[in-house]
Order: sequence, then C-alpha cells, then structure tokens
Amino acid sequence: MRKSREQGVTVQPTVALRGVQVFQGLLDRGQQEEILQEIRKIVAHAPLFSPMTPYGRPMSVQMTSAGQFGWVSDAKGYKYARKHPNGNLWPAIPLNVLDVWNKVSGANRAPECCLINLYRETAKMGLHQDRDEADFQQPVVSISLGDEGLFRIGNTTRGGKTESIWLKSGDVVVMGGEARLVYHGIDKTRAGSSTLLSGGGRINLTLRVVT
Ligand code: MD6
Ligand code: FE
Repeated sequence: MRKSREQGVTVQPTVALRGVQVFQGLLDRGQQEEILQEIRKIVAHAPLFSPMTPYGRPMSVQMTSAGQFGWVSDAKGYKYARKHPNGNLWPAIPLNVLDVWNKVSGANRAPECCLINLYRETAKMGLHQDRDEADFQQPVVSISLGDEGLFRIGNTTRGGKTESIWLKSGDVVVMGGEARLVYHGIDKTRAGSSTLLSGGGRINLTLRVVT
C-alpha cells in the first residue's frame, strides 16, 4: 500500500507535451509490483479479451476493466457497460490505483472506470480521442507498466503534426483541460525493455470519470 504520508503531496509533471502532462518515474518498482498484483486479481475475475473493432477485426490489445463501468465493444461499436461480457460485475478499482488518481488528477470526483490494456508483442493502438465520457472537465489519467510504449500525441481534430514520447514503467500521464480531447495512440512497444511483466509486454491503466 502507498504510504499515507505521501497523500496530499503535490507532484509536478516532468514533461508537458501539447498540454498532456507526463509524470515520469512517479511510481517506483515496489509500487509498480503492488499495482501489478492487484491487476492479477482483477484479471482472475474479469478475464482479458480482445474487443472487436467496427471493422470486424479484433483489436491487437487485450482489455478488461475495474470500477462501476468497463469498456466493451460489440457489432454496434464501443461503449461503457456495467458488466464484463462474462456477466460478472467489474471488480473494484484498487486503492493503490486510486492513490495515483488522487495525487495527479486535481479532480473533485473519483474515477468510475479503470480500463486495463495489455500489449503483447506487436500490439498497438491507433490514434483516438477519449470522448465517450459525459464530462470533459474531468481528466483522464493513465499508468504505464512493463515495456516502454511509444505514445503519439496529435491535435484535437484528426490529422496535422504529431509528437511522440516513450512511456516507461511507472510513468503517469494526465490528459485534462485543453488537452482532454487530443488524439493519441501507441505506435509500438519496445520488447525486453522492462522485467516487470513475466512473459513481457506492456500494461496501461486508464482512469476515467464516465457519468
Ligand atoms: C496507452 N493510452 O497508453 C493508451 N488515453 O496504452 C490511452 O489511450 C490514454 O494514456 C487517455 C489518457 C491517457 C492515455
Ligand atoms: Fe485513450
């Protein structure tokens, strides 16, 4: 568990790219391992799956969720749902993950969804906006674990110039304010760049207020 004395301490981003804040190395190895243990418990109840894209092909990223809402897709597209496709309610968002939200988000609400993305080998995520939430005043916070991922940041409309940054294990990203609706994605991961995950790969947790 995160030491309580750390709560309430203001932390500052180490990098800001187009308004996207990056807190590099916010989580040390011990904290990363503690979060990973909680993710293992979540996955035992809410197994990873590869959502279908609207193009009829499964995504290369495997996903599951924690919280009151999870992210699922069907033939009609993506949506938030109260249950895993297996019919179970999603497990609760772990306290050590909520600690990260409380430290960096500046938000007055708690996250209602923790999306868990697993990238093995050549998995990637195309440029997208996070815009299925009701309140864009609420930021999105993400935690990277395991192998490094090349995070591309574009603009609030499709197209135009982009900038990229490698996200490492323990880095935390905040997309809020003017940057809340910027297009972003993961072009690739760097296999073997971290020893955190047995079997390799990268996990990204994305915390959002949905309603
Ligand atoms: C990823 N991240 O890092 C994908 N979205 O694997 C996201 O899609 C994302 O990192 C919103 C805010 C932060 C993020
Ligand atoms: Fe996103």
